Amino acid sequence: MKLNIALIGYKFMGKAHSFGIDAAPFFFKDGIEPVKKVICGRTEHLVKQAAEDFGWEEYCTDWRDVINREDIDIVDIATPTINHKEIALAAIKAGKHVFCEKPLSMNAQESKEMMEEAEKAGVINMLGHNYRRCPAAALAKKMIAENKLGKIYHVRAVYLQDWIMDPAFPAIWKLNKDIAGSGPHGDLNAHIIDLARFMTGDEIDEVVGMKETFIKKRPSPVVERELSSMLKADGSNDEVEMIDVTVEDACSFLAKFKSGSLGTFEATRFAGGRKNYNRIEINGEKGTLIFEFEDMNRLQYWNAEDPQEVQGFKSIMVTEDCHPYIANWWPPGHIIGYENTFVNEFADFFRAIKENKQVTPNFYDGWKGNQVLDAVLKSTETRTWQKVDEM
Ligand code: SOE
Repeated sequence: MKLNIALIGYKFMGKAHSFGIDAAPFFFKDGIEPVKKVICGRTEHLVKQAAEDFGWEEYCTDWRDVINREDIDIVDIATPTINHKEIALAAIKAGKHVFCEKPLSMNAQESKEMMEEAEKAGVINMLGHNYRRCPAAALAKKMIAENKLGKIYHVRAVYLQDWIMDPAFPAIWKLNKDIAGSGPHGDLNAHIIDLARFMTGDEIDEVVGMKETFIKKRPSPVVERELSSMLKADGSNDEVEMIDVTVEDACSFLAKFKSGSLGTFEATRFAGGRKNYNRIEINGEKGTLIFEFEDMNRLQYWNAEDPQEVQGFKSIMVTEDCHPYIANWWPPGHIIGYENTFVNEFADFFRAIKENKQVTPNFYDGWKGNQVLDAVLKSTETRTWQKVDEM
């Protein structure tokens, strides 16, 4: 089965998706032949280079030129968040299957419309929460579903980075509310909210949050980083235009789940030394599970039912054929990495299209995630608890 793909976006996620698309049929023999037909981006010389670098047959500078092509089966959206809804709705209207990077859209209202239109059109739709496809994260879900932890008391998740602590780092699109929707909240809390929903099967009922922007003005994005020597310690300088940062640098929130579990979530780009530290700990009456992406091939498990003399956290090496996805990869102990999660994602997406069976996470999950994101942001304005279902 041949699947022709149009990819909209060509930077970090464009590269990751191109790899996942290419490697999926190599590791997952489902009789599917994905074809990297056309990659789209606004800057011609850059998207042309990306087409060459990532092996796309064609390139274009306007996604509207490809969205209705008869020879396109899938539209893959890897653009800044502001463009997700318009592209997805156009692709759905054209009857294309849609893969969209996270967060699904700028807010819950947009995501609900995208979900409803995708369901009406009957197209397969998937949301790019790749960390679900870390075998250890999928094993955690399986163990919780098998009641290995019993009643869940706590979900404790952090997603910590440090890439914009330098005041000279320019106010790129991820720091612009009008383009990204929010900062690490929509970029990183989105992931750990999704992991919490995925692993526990629970929904968040209400939240209360706080956020802060530590560096409020930064050089305009047109300033090359090489010019940072012109900038003073606080990032200011007479010749360089300084513009307002319009998103948070950090956002934390408390959550009450519908089951009664309590949650704490923290996302920041100012945790010095933490590069991509995505960690979730789930405490239940019968045990605890800890997934840490930076050690993604292991799952920490404490079992309350172990005899007291041998109780303690054990480190499950999630590289056995019996573990999620591993049978398609390597023999035991031959670990996998970040890029493999995209291969697992696209293999599941392509199989869902072939079998015409909806895959998760999809636009419904994106809507639920955006509801939580919106409730937290509203809470930071009202300084009160907010009900997620009211977003
Ligand atoms: C942010 O730097 C980022 O690229 C996120 O946008 C991705 O979703 C995450 O997987 C890695 O970090």
